[in-house]
Amino acid sequence: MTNPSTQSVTFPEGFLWGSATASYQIEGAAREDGRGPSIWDTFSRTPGKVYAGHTGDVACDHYHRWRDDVAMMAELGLQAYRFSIAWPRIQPDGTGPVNPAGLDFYDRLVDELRGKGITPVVTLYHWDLPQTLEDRGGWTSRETSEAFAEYAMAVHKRLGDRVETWTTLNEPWCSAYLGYASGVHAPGIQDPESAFKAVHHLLLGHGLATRALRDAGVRKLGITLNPAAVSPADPDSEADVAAAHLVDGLQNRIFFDPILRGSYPDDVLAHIRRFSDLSWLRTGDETLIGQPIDVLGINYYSPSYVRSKPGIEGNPTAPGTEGIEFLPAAGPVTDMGWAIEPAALTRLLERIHRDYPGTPMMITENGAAYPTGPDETGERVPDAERVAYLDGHLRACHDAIARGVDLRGYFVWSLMDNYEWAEGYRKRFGVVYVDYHTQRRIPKDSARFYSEVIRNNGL
Ligand code: PNW
Repeated sequence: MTNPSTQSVTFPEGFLWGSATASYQIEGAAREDGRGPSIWDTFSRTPGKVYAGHTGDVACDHYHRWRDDVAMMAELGLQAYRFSIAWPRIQPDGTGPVNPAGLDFYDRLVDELRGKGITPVVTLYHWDLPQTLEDRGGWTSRETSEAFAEYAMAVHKRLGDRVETWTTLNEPWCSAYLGYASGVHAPGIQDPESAFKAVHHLLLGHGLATRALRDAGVRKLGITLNPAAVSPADPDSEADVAAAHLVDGLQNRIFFDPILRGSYPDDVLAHIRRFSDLSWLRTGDETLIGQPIDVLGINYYSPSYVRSKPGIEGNPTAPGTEGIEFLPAAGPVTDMGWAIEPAALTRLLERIHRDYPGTPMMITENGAAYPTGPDETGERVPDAERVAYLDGHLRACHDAIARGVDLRGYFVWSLMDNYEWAEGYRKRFGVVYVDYHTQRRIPKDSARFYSEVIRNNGL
């Protein structure tokens, strides 16, 4: 049963409250201090790929405003900040010499955060692959997995004395399927076999980096996934249930099983054989991928419902789903058109807890896009819908904890409005408003709401 929204709930002691961002989405300074080009620079500068031709060249100018941004986080009472490192700042060509000026930026950021009592939570890869590596095959190539581990160690060498919590990848599903199957994200390739190769080499990169980071003494390590909260449209229809099982395999178990059980599921491998001979899957890979992790990051926004519909074309994002229809949202949606259903988050967390017992989890992203800007005073940004979204999903997290799920923290997406990938700046996910003309930040009502949640460790 979901808590009625008036009942007060308290989270376990030590529950970690934070907010999240990603390098390309906020930093800007795309050509500064020796940063090399990434696949997102190339993609966003290619006409027709991103809404209105928006790029991350300036974004929130966080590269120059980091000190003020950290001060703002402290004022909001954040306990932790999840951010990502731009690989092309560290190794402009993806491999080889390290660019000290790139490391200096994150060094300063980490010190500032710690000075304000905010725990830095580092994501090593949030989609900005150095272009040079893409030119050599990107994630379809095993070389990229190896390069990733080398890069991870270069970052750890500089920050490892002050950063405790490390996340290898953010949402490899997006990197693989949006990047190489539907092509709506960088590098914009549309080839099912490439997408499955990318899944594997992303996971292998996670495994190689995990081994190296462990050897270097990292004790809090994980990966962030965006599992589909997928259900059959009609739970009494065998065909719908089978459709949901297949989608769950292609989007969820293809990641969960190798990471948490050390092997790909047989039914998923059989499915992929329709597109590829699997020659890229080598002995020992799954063991590497299946090394223990300490925390599984979960990004959740929206549920999906599927139905068997023989004859319907496949969804380009999900190769092999011919004959399966993804239902349009039935109820209220956010500005992304994504359905709102907090109870689906509770179900998803319970399912992971049941099928992969003993997995500590954190919500590393959850939030909603709504277009509101400042009211007539220019000082206040009312966003009651976002407050309601967060309230509902925080209660859903609490429900999961009450049912035994080991959930240890929550990071709202996002700290501030930012570059929403193929949607450019037109979708606003921040709890803080950003005026892109002046770069002024204004905390929205949802930021005040979230501050209160943190202060009370509950709502
Ligand atoms: C995640 N989809 O992206 C990312 O981790 C963030 O960088 C992003 O800003 C946030 O969610 C909001 O979109 C996703 O199409 C992008 O299913 C697209 C999808 C899912 C997640």
